[in-house]
Amino acid sequence: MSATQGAAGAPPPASGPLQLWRGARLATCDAANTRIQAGALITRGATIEWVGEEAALPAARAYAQVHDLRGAWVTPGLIDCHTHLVFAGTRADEYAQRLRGRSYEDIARAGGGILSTVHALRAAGEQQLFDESAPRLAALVAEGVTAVEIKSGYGLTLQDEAKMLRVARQLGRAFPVTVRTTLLAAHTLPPEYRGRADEYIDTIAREWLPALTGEGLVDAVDVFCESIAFSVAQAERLFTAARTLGLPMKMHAEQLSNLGGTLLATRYGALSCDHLEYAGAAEAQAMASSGTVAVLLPVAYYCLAERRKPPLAALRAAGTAMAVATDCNPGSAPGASLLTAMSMATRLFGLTAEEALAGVTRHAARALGLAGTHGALVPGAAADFVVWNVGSTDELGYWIGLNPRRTVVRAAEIQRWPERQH
Ligand code: DI6
Ligand code: FE
Repeated sequence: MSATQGAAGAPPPASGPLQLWRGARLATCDAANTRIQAGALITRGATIEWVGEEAALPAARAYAQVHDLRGAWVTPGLIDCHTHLVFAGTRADEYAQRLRGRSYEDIARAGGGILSTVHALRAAGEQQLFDESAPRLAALVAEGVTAVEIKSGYGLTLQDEAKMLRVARQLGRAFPVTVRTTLLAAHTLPPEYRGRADEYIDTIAREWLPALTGEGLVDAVDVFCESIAFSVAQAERLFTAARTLGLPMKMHAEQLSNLGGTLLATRYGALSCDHLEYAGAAEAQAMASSGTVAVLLPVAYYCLAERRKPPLAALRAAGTAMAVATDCNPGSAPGASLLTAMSMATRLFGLTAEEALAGVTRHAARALGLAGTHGALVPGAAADFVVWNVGSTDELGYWIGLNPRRTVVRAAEIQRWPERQH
């Protein structure tokens, strides 16, 4: 790769100490998937200033620090672009029921499922919620995750949704990770609105969304579009409100059936459609045309023992960007390992190792509206990267239950384990 410096439309030059990171094998995860065997990075303050062959480094400069990475592979910080990691309690009892053959939908229709977590979350104070959620975020961060999306959706009152989102923001201050929050008040119908789903959606659209956005708690809006949740028409009412506020949109779409949610979301230019087991060629094409990322969630597929897989061939043929995320939640995806999600995305869904890596870096950044600043080692991006103890990047998503992370660098600062995390 030829060295690139700055770019048209790049953010203003960063300030702060200049550091050189040399002796790196770079998987830049840029659009061309550039690999550099003898590479180097220059960071200024918290930003990457220069990336290229070490042999092409600009003439010696006054570096505050020089780090020799001794030939290790370096990737951008990983991005988990779909989680519900703020919650209280567990649903291990429901998992045990599912092992005996009861379906996820059955449990949900009987008042369990998401609603059991809603009861637990409403009863939990903010500190308890933080304490229960922190180990999940710590597990992700330990694997090299430097940006994470956290959804609300277990409060389902204005106060309890706000509580979840505040805890998400607080986690972002306590851990070396960028947190993007998503309002998922339209996750399921709360009991107090039984029989009044349209009214519930209108309350979110007219009252909660503007109020929570005004408090700086919302980066995007999501809706679970499904027969056990909300219809396409209801999702559209929410999206109209989001558009008015200038908020980006996401959708839990075609997870358990095909309702047509993806086609609506793409008409609204949604950042992502997530799950997609019941999507087909029309959805893949629509996502490619609107630049909507297909977020694949293989841990939920695995834990729900789903049979139907996302339409990988159609997504590839259409050229749809595919991301991979944990979906960390107590019901369908009780786990906090993005590397395991990569393994499942390759083995269960058939992604290549390269697709899985792009899915937790460049494409995941796009799914969060962070393209250009995250998910690739390019000038102008955040200096968030991971140094790995691997012989090749094929080892990411290969090991199961083994973490080959050597060092995480966030905002150009080396993170120390375990002292910083607990
Ligand atoms: N789909 C999912 O897989 C999660 N939410 C959603 O809309 C599950 C959330 C849960 O069961 O608690
Ligand atoms: Fe989800």
